[in-house]
Amino acid sequence: MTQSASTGGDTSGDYQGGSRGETRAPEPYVLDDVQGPLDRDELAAIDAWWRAANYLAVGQIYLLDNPLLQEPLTAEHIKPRLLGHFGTVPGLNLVWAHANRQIVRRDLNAVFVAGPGHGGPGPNACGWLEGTYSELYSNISQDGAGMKRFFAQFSFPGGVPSHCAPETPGSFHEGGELGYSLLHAFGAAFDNPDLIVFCVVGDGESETGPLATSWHAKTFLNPARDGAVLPILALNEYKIANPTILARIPESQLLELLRGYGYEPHVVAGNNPAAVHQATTAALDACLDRIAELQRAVRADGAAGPYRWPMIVLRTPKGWTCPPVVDGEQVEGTFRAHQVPLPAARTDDQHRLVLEQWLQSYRPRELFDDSGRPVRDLLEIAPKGQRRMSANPVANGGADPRDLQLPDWREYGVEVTTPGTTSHEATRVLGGWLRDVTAENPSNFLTFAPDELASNRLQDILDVTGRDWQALVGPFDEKLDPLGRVIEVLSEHMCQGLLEGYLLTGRHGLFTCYEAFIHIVDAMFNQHAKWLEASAQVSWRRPIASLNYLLSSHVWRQDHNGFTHQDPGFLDVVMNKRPEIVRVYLPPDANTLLSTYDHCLRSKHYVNVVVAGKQPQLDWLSVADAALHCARGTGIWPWAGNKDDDGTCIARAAPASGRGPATRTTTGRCPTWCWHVRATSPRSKPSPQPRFCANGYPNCRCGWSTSST
Ligand SMILES: Cc1ncc(C[n+]2csc(CCOP(=O)(O)OP(=O)(O)O)c2C)c(N)n1
Ligand SMILES: [Mg+2]
Repeated sequence: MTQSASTGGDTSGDYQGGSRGETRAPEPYVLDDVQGPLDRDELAAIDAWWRAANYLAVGQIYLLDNPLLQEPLTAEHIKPRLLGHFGTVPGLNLVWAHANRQIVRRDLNAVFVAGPGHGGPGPNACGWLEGTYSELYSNISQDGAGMKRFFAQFSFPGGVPSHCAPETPGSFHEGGELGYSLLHAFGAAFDNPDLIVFCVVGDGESETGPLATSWHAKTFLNPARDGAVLPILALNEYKIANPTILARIPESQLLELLRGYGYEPHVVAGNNPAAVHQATTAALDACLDRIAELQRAVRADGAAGPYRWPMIVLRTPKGWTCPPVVDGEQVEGTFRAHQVPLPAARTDDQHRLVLEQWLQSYRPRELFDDSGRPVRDLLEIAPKGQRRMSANPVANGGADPRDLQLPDWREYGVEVTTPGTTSHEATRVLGGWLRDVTAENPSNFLTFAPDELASNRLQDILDVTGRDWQALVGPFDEKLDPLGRVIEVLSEHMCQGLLEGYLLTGRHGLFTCYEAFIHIVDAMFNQHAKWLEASAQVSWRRPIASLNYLLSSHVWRQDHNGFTHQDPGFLDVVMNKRPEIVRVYLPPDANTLLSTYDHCLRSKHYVNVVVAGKQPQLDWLSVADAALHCARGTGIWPWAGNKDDDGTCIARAAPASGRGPATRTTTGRCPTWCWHVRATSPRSKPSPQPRFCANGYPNCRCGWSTSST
């Protein structure tokens, strides 16, 4: 038998071929009469929505054609290469369906974060059922013809990724690299007092460092100023090939752990759909009532923290509703359901027959009419307009994105009459300006630091705000503030992830960090830059504010800390990205830093990396000269060189190729001039080799061209 399921990426082990034993279809589906908060009609309706979403997810993974099973499945109806992750999908769809019911009943403004975002077929299916998919992609109509294209395009050349991605309606969370769901959720909730974020957290994802520390994000969530996050731990007990740790500790210990973090967990467990629907409804009712009560107590009565937020532990089988046994091995409820439960559906008749029975088990005839349109009951129970989580503008650059009010940086500059005669701590000067940026933008600008705000000399910000804090306050603690606009937490992952969530939902901010330790978030930077790059290609995605780093305590000035604290290598990582997305700035003094940061906070859809000194350093440029220099992007500093000399060209910044060190000295037939390039970007578009260097010297070997920007 030919192997037809994917064997790369985050997949289960290679498929070795079947026929080693039984392959069994799911039992005919029965919705039991289980008592609970849902009456029989509501129970049937929510279950139908869940079945429809599951059907549409299976269709995306397997089908090229015959989307409504109007004829028996043949090999030609099946994709030649089967990709996707079914295991997590039923949990995602269950939460989406139940969140919808709450949105309608409570008129919630809600968004959805899929931590196990590899389950892209789930949120895709929900977006199609809600009609958003067809609104955004006119070729994917909400009928049989659209369904066929919807299925075919999934994880297919020219189509959409198998993970949640910028192409996914309602997603602001890339599902590829695990660990950031809660951080993005909390970042979205900051300064969004009406928002509720339903955040599904994978139990495997929970083992990652970033997720494990993310539970602390509630320390920065103020129930009056901010919205709410409802974490739903998807405890399906497995990751790709192993059980998860949280599933294999006694449940009492798991609940102690979550309570210890300050949450009140509500457990929903089982594999009987009717019972789980009733329990999920009860749990969501309890959690959302509790959130409303907490917000009321703080907003009306000023109740103080620490706050205990509700959450849900959802223990349902991985791959719930899929074929229980494939080739003699248990699949449903095990790690084997992680990806494609029937890997040989195209080539193996038995797999294909079971696939058809599996699809039929959702009873598509009840869910879609003859034209393939969802039946009226399904359309009616979904939220409408922007209340649909797939259409909420919060997830597409924010409901009300506003530019920052920026004070004129020139008024914060230092006086420089003669270059190189006075000294300032550049970041301290910037801090004065950022103080007023913070004051003038009280609800859409945040500063993040891993306990390094003051160390990086930005403490003037604390003149107008405090450090956000919703926990206890000790007698010697300083500048803690439940409404603080600075978030200091000793986790670079948290700073990065919270800021990303804040930016992705339409706000602004900066992250200041020691240069050497920013490497901790290399991978997160990488993924965010990819999101920016990919989302720029999606026509309906709006640009978002740039992610701004201020890296100080930089390599050359870490002599007191030594080798461990010296590393300029983050720039190497950054310079591998496309020039449309990243910018690196190396401002040499206080005034150029001010001008640079003013530019960065105005810019959109970039990652701006600014490396600047915090130690006293000579001032080179006056405010006017800095403005000119930064506007031009490069400049010759005649006072720092000897124009008539035939010697050395000294430049600070990487050359346009992006491969050189920050400071480069090169000899050529270029006189000794000192000049500075304000910003560099990597891999600029190919352009003819310059025949003149920046100084205008023909055939100079210094390697610098005026095309550096
Ligand atoms: C940081 C990171 N490491 C590894 C992977 C590969 N990977 C993809 S899915 C997965 C298992 C996820 O398990 P879980 O979070 O429990 O999700 P679910 O069981 O709901 O599929 C792994 C390890 C990844 N995507 N990201
Ligand atoms: Mg899992």
